[in-house]
Amino acid sequence: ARKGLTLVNLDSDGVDTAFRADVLQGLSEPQKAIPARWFYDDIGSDLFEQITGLPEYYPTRAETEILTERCDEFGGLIGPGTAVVEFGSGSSVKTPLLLGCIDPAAYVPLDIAGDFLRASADALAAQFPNLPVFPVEADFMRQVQLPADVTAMPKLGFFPGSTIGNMVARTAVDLLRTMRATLGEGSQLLIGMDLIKDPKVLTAAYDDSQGVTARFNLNLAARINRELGGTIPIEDLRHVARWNDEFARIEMHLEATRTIEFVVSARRFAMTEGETIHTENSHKFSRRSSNTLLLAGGWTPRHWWLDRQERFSLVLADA
Ligand code: AVI
Repeated sequence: ARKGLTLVNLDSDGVDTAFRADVLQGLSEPQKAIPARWFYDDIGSDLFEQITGLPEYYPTRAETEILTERCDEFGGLIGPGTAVVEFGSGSSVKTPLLLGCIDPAAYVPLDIAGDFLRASADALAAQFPNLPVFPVEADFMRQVQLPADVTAMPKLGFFPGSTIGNMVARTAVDLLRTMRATLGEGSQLLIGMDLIKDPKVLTAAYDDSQGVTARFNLNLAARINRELGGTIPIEDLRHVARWNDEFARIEMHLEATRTIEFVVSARRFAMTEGETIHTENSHKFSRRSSNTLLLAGGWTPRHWWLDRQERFSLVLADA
């Protein structure tokens, strides 16, 4: 699945103006930082798919296990005739599992990237020939008008993968509130939230032995070079994944292994040896912290499920 979240505006040179603005602003800050959503060009989206299958990257397997093993419970708690609204293009494995557990009346995938949206909608429609599918091309960070066909149906929002963890709390709360506004009073939300655990397990998940996550992180610098006329010396950057205990999150950085200078969009930048560009946060939760976040976002948590090794949680909440 692709995680890009903004509408694309191109300038006269065909450059994504939001990407350039985020990169130039982020590289000008004392702690250089670039928003994680820019990982997901075609190469980055492909590398992310590879990450989900890595032995060290447990979240996808753990969440899939919960969806498989608790299928009957979901069926009991999520009524028949529900419209399932998925925030982000449906992942090839998780969405069919959920749809197979409940007796949905409609499936509404929301995504900013029209090509991914259509591909996942077509795949789902082929697997569930009797299920009406209403893809909506939209930025789900903003309130979305759902198709009139589903207005009268009870609604379940589905936001798997712990993507909520890639946002700082302020943004996560804004998104949860926006989801509530999109889905309406009386709706439900099924959301994946990764759990705090041994930092060794966490850092291994974000710094795998095959170096796929390193390639995923370094691709951001390569993308800047490709799309923004950058001269970043990729070979002088190193992938770093570290556990920030104070904020309960894995941080990914690109660290300069020597002092470097480079140009992006005709602007000059420098990094001293050891200086980093902060490229991602992946927040991890306890039961309490996930409840607090959901409550702040206008959702009351009702059910909490874990995989057998207690690494990952799925939460069902009411609006
Ligand atoms: C998409 N998101 C939930 C992933 C995560 O685990 O935070 C992105 C990722 N970054 C490195 N590995 C995976």
